Amino acid sequence: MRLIFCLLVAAASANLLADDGYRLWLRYDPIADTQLRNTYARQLGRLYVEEGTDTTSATLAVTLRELRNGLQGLLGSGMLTGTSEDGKPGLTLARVSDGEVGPEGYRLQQNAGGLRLSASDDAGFLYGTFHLLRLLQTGSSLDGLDNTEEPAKEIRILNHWDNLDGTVERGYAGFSIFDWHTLPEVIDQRYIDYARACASVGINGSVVTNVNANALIFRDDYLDKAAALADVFRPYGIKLYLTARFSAPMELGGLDTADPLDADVIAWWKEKADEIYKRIPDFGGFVVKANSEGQPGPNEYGRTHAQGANTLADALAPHGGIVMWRAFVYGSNPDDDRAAQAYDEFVPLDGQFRDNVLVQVKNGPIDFQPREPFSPLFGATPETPLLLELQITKEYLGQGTHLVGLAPLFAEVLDADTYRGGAGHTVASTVTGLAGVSNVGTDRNWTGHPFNQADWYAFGRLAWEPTLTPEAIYTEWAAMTWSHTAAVQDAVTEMLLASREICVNYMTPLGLAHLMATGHHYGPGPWVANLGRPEWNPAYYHRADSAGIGFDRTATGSNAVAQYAPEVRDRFADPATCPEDLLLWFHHLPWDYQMDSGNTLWTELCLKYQSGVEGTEWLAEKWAALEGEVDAERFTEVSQLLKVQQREAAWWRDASLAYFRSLNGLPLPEGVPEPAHDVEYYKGLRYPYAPGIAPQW
Ligand code: BDP
Repeated sequence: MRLIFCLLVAAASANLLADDGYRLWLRYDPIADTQLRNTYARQLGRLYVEEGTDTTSATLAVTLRELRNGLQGLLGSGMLTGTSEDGKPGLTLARVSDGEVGPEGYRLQQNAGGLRLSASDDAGFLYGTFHLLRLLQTGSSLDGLDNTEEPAKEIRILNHWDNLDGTVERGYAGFSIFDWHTLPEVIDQRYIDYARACASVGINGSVVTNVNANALIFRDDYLDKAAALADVFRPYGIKLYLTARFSAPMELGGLDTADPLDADVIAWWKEKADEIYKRIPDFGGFVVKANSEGQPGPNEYGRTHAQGANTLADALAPHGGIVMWRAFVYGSNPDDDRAAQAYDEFVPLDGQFRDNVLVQVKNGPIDFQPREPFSPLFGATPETPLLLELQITKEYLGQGTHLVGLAPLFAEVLDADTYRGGAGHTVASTVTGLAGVSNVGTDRNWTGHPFNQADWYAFGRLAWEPTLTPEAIYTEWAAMTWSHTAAVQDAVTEMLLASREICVNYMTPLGLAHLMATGHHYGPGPWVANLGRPEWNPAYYHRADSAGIGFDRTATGSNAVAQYAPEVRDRFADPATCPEDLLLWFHHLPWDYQMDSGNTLWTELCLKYQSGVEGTEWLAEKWAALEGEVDAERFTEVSQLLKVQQREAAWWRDASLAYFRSLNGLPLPEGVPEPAHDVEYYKGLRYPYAPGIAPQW
């Protein structure tokens, strides 16, 4: 009797076994609902291959392995190989023409014999298989299924800010997963699992080195190492890219210039490209950060960004490679509004870039802040294709310890209407692809905070289909990552959806930005005003004094608002029509300015900070209610991290309000507690070992 009881308990809690998060959303644990499991097993019991469909490629090999492993785990039974005499239902793979299903796309269709997965290329089978597994993982019915999917964007790429020494700039999840020391011989299982995870959400490119680049990557032995990674990625439809240091012809090639118009420099890049393609025939190309934050670039030789980019583009063009030239540059005049600099540099260059150059633009005009308006560059360069760069690693949104879901931020910028060429020209519709700064590291669960996995997931899903809603994405992710139970999925989704706004409120409400402490960007530092360039200082961004706060970017100030299409410009330029969540981005207003709520600006600001702190308490309560519903290991980890977030949200509120109050002398409104310390205390805090700091910071 006792034994039977033990067995029953063991079975009931089988799906709550400790989980270290390594498997990400590809857990493939048995589906608890037996009826559903049996239905799937009936529908997918056999694997058929339609005549003329070649399944011998490396991509099909990994695809079929994933399928078999996935089904074995989810259904507890593998797939049999079907033959025409069987007459049993199953999954049929069918290669079709690209007129029927486009590149990388697939069609999943239920038919009398079970299910048919058709694609015109190997990648289509790969993505279609992950889609099918996702349907099973989320408990979706296959009945009546007929779904054709093609990626909306052709470039869906991760940027790793990983250094060759193993550190990760702005990395909050350990060290780089790429071990350059032991490559090319040692192929860590992580490389394979990384490629699987990327492919499962449609990511098809990986830039494995930091934008603050090291020329050493172009040395022969490092190129061999890079080639070994490219070999791992290839079957998963992922192209490898590298960052190119503009001065590499000098540092590695021994030339005395890196002038992009110098004949020897041109020859050096051509030769380098040839060497790379000899090792990596499908090499994707270069990402370049030039003339920004100490990185070398063409401006040093009196050349433009277009001239610089074109020299590299010409070297890659014969091989089909591309250059992704970053728009995150600093203008020559430090007195220019920081928010205006990228537009001012790049719009005049429109039409001057080679066809294989894309300009990579951060989502906002400044720098991955908790909230920014979309960059005015989107849609403003009709002859230059653009990539949208998002930061998946949360340098400015709680780094590795805060629960902050980025899908709402990503969707906000993708959906923003640029009005370039009329209404309805969203940022998503103007870009050729998406680049996401990766949050992956050697932590066992890849991303530090277990919920940070959702940002990697959401980035991939949105790059594939930018119109997906954050809610739909999170519901999928929650089902695959946490539990088959609707209550858990709902709670996780609700928390993720609310969390970004909560973070904005306790860090930078009402359109404030860049108030983080210097260097590591960990914690508040709104008082900082002593850094080398004016636009590195938080005080430059908030401009608070005894009378008011905010950056006037209208005609009476920097007029950066004029960089937007007239419809957008006019809405932002008038405080009455400017969205309140961007108010202080565009306007400098007196502390007693009347907000829509009837509160003064000061009262509203204080209440926003307070609501951010209360939001973290709400997150903790929501999570606490899931005890016993998710595995204890991850439950505890998240609970503990939520404590950090609560403490740090209060720190943000207290330090920010103590500082602003030291300028305006106003009392705190009811409901907002007295800061725990005076402003001098917060100014004195130092965090020399905060993670993610690169040597140059
Ligand atoms: C900033 C980061 C810095 C990056 C830079 C960039 O603090 O580490 O190098 O962006 O995007 O936000 O190049």
